[in-house]
Amino acid sequence: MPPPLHHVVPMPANVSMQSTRWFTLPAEAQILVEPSTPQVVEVAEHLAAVLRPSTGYALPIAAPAAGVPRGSVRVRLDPSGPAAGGDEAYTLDITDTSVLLVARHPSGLFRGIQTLRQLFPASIEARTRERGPWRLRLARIEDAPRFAWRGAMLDVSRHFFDVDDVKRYIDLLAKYKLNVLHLHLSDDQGWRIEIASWPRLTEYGSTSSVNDERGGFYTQAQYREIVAYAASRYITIVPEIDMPGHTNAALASYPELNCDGVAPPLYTGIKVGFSTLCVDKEITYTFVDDVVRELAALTPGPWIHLGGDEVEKLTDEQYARFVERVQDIVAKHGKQMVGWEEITKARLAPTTLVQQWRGGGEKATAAAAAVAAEAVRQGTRLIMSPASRVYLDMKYDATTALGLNWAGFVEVRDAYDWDPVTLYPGIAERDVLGVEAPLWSETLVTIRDVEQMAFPRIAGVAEIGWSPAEWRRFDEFRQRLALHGPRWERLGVHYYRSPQVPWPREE
Ligand code: IFG
Repeated sequence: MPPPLHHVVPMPANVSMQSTRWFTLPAEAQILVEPSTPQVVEVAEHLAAVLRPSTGYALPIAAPAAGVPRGSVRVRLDPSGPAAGGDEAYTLDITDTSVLLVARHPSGLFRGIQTLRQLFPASIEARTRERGPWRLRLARIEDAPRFAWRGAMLDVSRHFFDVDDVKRYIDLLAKYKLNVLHLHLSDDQGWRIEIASWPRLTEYGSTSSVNDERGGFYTQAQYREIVAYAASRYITIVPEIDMPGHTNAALASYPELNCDGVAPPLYTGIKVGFSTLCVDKEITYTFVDDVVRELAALTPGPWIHLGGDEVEKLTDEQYARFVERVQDIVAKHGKQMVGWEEITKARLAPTTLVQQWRGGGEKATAAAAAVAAEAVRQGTRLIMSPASRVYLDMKYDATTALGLNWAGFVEVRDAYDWDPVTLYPGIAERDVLGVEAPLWSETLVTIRDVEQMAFPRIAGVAEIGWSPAEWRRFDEFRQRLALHGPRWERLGVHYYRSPQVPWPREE
């Protein structure tokens, strides 16, 4: 793989031509949409929203008239377009006279837009007028993702993050071609999504948070707003209601959900494992059915995550029966279940996804490898989230103020230098649906805290999810990553200047 002339992250699968010659975007440039259907226009609008403020160009979006004016940027949806690589595949041709982006599906066009924006200088990301020239090296890129699930998880339970915070995170994830945002909507410390049939979950269960620092909840209208914002960026929202453990907020809201009929107080600490729904009461399954029904109606994506982690109050038998019952409830409402790795104790449907999270250190922990093998044996597929690699709430090193370190320190290299298929023995490419970087918020209060822990590490996880495995090398990656620092400066991203990355001096 020749060293790239560009610094695109994730690295495209195939850069078949690069040149030291340039295409220069002219002030009179147009963005041509072919065809000018709403979906293609919307993708063009996303591109225009990046280019217009910094260039100051009008960049009208138009259907092509006769001929292609010099300097045009063409966004073409072509059902006979790039075949291999699924919906998100695209090709990008930058010549002396024009730029041509082609994909079979609008999501491919949107992913291609992210590559195109990264080929412009960092100043393109500014929201105020910057000097040009606005040049692109000539290139032909044929690109498609390796994994179908390239995700981030945001824990909005330990501390609540409002709609604008979540939209900000979605915008940053979209820049790196991530396509799943898993929202951890409930836990011991707070219930964050309005459920009309169980109103006290938010009337009361949303008022707490870790240290009582930041409670709150999404109304169903606000949740729909988040889903729509993500969908416009071809990001699927995967809601998680954690159960049977991590349920103190629900148990505190409804005494009848507790085996002894007594509601515990709200919880503002950071212990785990002490709570469980009462798996022997039928009302528990009415509760789960109501919650899943309402959540499914709000969630266009195929998946609902029902957690399943860190249950210390049930026997394996009780736990397995519970998981099997709620798995049926999810299916009844037309969705597929996702669960943390412990759900492999139960009999799983082949469509169920197992999120592997424990271990991942230098030597594959036997327990984690066994869970992964069991998921494969049951015919399910894995989402790889090994804590010692991609838990972004892990401190970078001993000097990191935010975060935890129970899974060890995770620097940029730790988060990048591993592969989801080869981490554990006995796993094949087809067993892995993808990779996801969870960000737990016990110690995070603001979106700036989120950015500090997510960037730069999540850019590396995005590359693991998107780019071919064979030539990924940290020493090459960190050179490209370094050039994203100035882009994050212009976007106001509060990123961590890891000593492992050769950040450029200020431009
Ligand atoms: N484990 C818990 C999370 C969170 C995390 C913090 C999972 C699946 C430790 N469960 O990770 O709720 O507390 O790093």
